[in-house]
Order: sequence, then C-alpha cells, then structure tokens
Amino acid sequence: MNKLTKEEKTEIIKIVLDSAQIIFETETGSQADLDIEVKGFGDYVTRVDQEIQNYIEKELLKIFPEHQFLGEEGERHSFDQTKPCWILDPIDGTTNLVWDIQHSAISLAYWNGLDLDFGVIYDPFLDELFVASRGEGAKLIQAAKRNYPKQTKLDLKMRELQELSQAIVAFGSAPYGRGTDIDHKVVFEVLSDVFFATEDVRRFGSAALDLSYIAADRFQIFYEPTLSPWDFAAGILIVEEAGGVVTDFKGQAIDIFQPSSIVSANPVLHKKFLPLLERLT
Ligand code: 2AM
Ligand code: CA
Repeated sequence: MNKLTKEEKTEIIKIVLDSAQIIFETETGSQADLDIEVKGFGDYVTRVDQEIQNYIEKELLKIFPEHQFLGEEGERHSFDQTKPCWILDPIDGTTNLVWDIQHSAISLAYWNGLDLDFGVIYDPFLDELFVASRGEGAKLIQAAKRNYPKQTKLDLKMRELQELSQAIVAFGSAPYGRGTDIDHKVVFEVLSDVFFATEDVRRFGSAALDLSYIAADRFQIFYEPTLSPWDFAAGILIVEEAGGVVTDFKGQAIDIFQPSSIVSANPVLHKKFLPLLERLT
C-alpha cells in the first residue's frame, strides 16, 4: 500500500507551514488586496485561496508526480479512488478571511487508495498544527512555525463526557445552501432544540478547525448540514485518531469523496445527539 514515510510527512507539513506565508503577505481585511470572487451566495474565493492551492499542489506533485490532487479551487473533481489522492482546502473559513476574523485553516488530507491515512490542519493565526496518521494517533503542535519539527507535541485524546447537558455544540449554518433542498427554517428549529438540550452553542465558520477542536476537546459536538470533501477529509482522521466518531446525520460513515452532512463527538455523546438531527435527514 502507498504509505507515507516519516520523512515525507515532515516534508509535507513544512510545505503547508510555508504556504501560510501567503496569508501574511496579503492585507487580510482589505477587499482589494484579497481580490475576491463570489462563487455563490455566501461562498467566496480570494487570491490567497488560489495562491496557496497553486503552491501546495506544485510542491506536492514534485514529490509525488504520480499522485492525484483534489483541491477546492481546482477544475478536476473526479478521481480513481483506488489510487493515492491529496485532498486540499487551501483556506477553510474563507468568509472569515475576507472579513479579517482571524479563524481559518489550511486543510490537507492524504487518501492512500484505500483509506484516509494522513491529515494536516494548520491555523496560521494561532500557529496551531493538528496532525494525524491512521493508527498512530492525533497530535497538536503549538507555536508550529517557529521550530517545527523540534517541538513538544500534545497527544489528543478526547474526554469521555457523557451528558449532553454539559456539552458545548458548534454548528454550521450552510448559508450557501439557501434556495437548495436545505430547509433553513428547520435548521434553526433544530438549533433551538440543540440549545435547550445542551450547555450552549457556537458558530465559528471553519469546519476543518471545528473538527480539530472536537479532537482537542475545546467543544464536544460539531454538526453541519452540508460540507464538501476538502472541508472534512483531514478533520475526520484527526477526530477518529483522537477517539471520536464522525458520521452523517443518519449515523452512516461519510464517503469522503462526496458532499455530506456531518456530526462529530465522542461515541457516547454522538449516540445521544443523533436523534436531535432526525428532522434534517
Ligand atoms: P470554505 O471556507 O472553505 O468555503 C462554514 O460553514 C464551512 O462551510 C466552512 O468550512 C466552509 O469552507 C464551508 N463551505 C463554504 N461554502 C460551501 C459550499 N458551497 N459547500 C459546502 N461547504 C461550504
Ligand atoms: Ca476553502
């Protein structure tokens, strides 16, 4: 099987860290400097998204010329899933970037032809790096840029919180899904049920970081009605390696090459929370 070596993983993480420089060379919050394009309602792409994707794609294909590459901002969105593939969201949380809310991430996952095998999510603003390899656990590396890889890594292991009433829940509102088959009236009625069943709710705007924060136990449940492969591929592996569960709203495993609803938590909370989402299935 197409496993990555430790050296290859280190090299890939360095490419991701280096690519983030593009963000700091841009005046985030300056609409002109970001050169914003509107893809759809509430759905943006900026010069930064494009440049980070170009950089990472070019560097990755230098190392693995025979691998496939799936990037959010690319043209090609169909793949031979039996072969290795990289899945990239150059900026997850583009709306936050556009308005200078400093909460976005670069999300990169490696599919080895059979399974998700390696995932990296990097928040350049907090300089936090979340990394997971299948079967080897998930880690958080803080102050990553300064001196990765010589750094203390925190092993991520989710707590066994059992009570919904003690859980903080992050959700996504799928604003770009307006006018599609998502019924936002029901989405917000469900949110009201969620609020009353739990401790509180949050909405941050980067699904990749939402999943990383689940793994780091910064909040306990995350759900969003519709996301794309690049939004969740790396995050799914990071959560699973931290001991959490990720499924769609029906409780089924997510096909990482298809858009999907998503809900994530520790196994006990996941089971207790799923019925609250029934009206959205
Ligand atoms: P993005 O910032 O990379 O576009 C916020 O609710 C989450 O939804 C973010 O992870 C965001 O990723 C993602 N998102 C934005 N537009 C989307 C779309 N059209 N389809 C699916 N997910 C989307
Ligand atoms: Ca994106």
